Amino acid sequence: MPELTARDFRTLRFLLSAPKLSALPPANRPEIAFAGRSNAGKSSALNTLCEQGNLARTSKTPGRTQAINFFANERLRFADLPGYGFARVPPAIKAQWAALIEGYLAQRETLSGIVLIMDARRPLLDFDRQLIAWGGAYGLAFHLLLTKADKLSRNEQHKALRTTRAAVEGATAQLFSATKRIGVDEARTAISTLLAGDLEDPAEPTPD
Ligand SMILES: Nc1nc2c(ncn2[C@@H]2O[C@H](COP(=O)(O)OP(=O)(O)OP(=O)(O)O)[C@@H](O)[C@H]2O)c(=O)[nH]1
Ligand SMILES: [Mg+2]
Repeated sequence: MPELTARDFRTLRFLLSAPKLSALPPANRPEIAFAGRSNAGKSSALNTLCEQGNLARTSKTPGRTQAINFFANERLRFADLPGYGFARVPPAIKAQWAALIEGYLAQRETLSGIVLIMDARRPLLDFDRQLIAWGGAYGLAFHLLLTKADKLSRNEQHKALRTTRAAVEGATAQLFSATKRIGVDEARTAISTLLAGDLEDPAEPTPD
């Protein structure tokens, strides 16, 4: 089974930003979607996993990105879904996000799985659970990333992981920290597992 290597993460580049379903790139590479609440730490997690400081833009203004941002190399794609749950966003915009996210989950044939990123101090809030329910209805596999683990004591970390695993059957879960680089190898392996069977062999390295 071809597995992801560190190179697969390092070579991902911004592809395009899709504000609506009709703007999605052609579904011709296996894809992993990164989802989570606004400010959960999605962009930071992506950047840490890909060893690229500025791949996904981290923002002090939650709720600004309403599009799906795609990162790609020749083998795979990552889709950074719009952050949800930002309280000050008008209901009409929230409904638009929900339609975009649900439409994407429902129709994306090349979607291999979802990495759901949650603040380890507040995992499994309302929309997190709704997303898991939606994804489950479309037969999608989830890996749960409890990020900002550096903000918790060891005891609190283990408690968060235990309760999350107990609450969500059938999904894998782990602790993560973008700033302290906790759980990077574990997350890469989990993403590789989500993609298992969908990846093509890497192209033969070209001689210099
Ligand atoms: N301590 C700590 N802070 C983090 C970590 N990951 C992200 N942050 C901080 O959390 C804030 C939000 O991070 P982002 O990565 O921009 O969050 P996001 O989920 O992409 O946010 P939206 O794009 O608005 O949905 C930033 O101030 C980050 O520096 C982490 O692992 N540890
Ligand atoms: Mg972001």
